[in-house]
Amino acid sequence: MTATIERIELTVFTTEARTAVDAHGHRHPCAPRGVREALLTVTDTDGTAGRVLVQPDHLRPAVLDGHVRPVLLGQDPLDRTRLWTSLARRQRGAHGGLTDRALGFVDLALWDLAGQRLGLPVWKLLGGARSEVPAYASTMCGDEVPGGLATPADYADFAVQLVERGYRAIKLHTWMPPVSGAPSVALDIAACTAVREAVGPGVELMLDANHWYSRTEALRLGRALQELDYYWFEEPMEEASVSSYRWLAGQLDIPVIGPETSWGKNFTRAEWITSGACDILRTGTTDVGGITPAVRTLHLAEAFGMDCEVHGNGSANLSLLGATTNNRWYERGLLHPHTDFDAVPPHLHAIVDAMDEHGTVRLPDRPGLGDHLDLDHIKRHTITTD
Ligand code: LLH
Ligand code: MG
Repeated sequence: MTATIERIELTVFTTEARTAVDAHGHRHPCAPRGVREALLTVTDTDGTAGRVLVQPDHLRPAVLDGHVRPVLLGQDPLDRTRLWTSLARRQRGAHGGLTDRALGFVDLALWDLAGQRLGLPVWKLLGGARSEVPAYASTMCGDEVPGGLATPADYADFAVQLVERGYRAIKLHTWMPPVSGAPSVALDIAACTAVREAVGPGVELMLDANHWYSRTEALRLGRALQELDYYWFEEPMEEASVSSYRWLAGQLDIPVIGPETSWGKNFTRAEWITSGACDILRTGTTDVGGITPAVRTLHLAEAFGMDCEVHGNGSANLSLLGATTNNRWYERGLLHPHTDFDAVPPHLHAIVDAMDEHGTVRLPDRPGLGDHLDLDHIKRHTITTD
């Protein structure tokens, strides 16, 4: 008899973090501190469990009770497309409660469950394309921290360290509010110039600038990046304005990449392609509602002869890269001179994206998404289970 979904639990637990998000949503280093994280577990009648780490605020008990449990309980967990579609259709009447992020977490748990059931990594289930992928170093945004990322020289020093660590590609996130004086096209150009001079021509460089520049500011910055031989130009303007991106991409030789944060899943990304708003497409499991729509986005881009670079780190995004070929890098970060990205947090036995000295990350051999969760730690530090 086919096993069906029997239980859906959200376990909130405490762990330690060394980064924090500012008022504008940008991540920065901080002193070690206790934080709450959560684990979503979907269990079937055979006892097979799919698990994914989630941010507690992004999957509320009301969404679990109102949408996730009614759609999933009693269903075949391998029917991911049917379950994802049912949840995605509910979003129309859910008035923002059932977000793409929440939908994505549920989709990831189902993919993990499928991998656990079959004893295969998710990237193999998706159709394995490569067992290792080069990473690019994605820096945190600029700040005002001494010895941090406060000046163009700080970026240059950090870039040299990143190349020494093995990275062959680096993406800068420059200064954004609430940092005083930010944003500044002149400062962005100074940082990009300092980094190019520090690492030389053999390292690929990208820029993810302030997301609210005007068209003319973005054009000025993009022209400077072309001169510096940068590889792509990311999110310099409000992504809801597709015509602004078409205007920008039409005038620059440097590839414009996007959209990263735009609402509308793979459907919006199709519009960006046909509008000529980008030269490289962008997707990510937290941006478009899970692995299921992210894979569609990647294949869509491929059919238009376009690369589609994956936004964000983590096992699910890594799985996408193991299953596709029309992209170049895994986004490893966010990195900063004052944080150790390789440190293992207390709720994991190991990080999923360890990188060798050549800048390469191996796809995980473990079944499912490949996260090496310390379930004992999570049990000992559980605050609530919904
Ligand atoms: O603001 C930040 O901290 C970054 O922009 C972050 O959103 C990052 O995920 C990103 O844009 N990467 O490409
Ligand atoms: Mg970005």
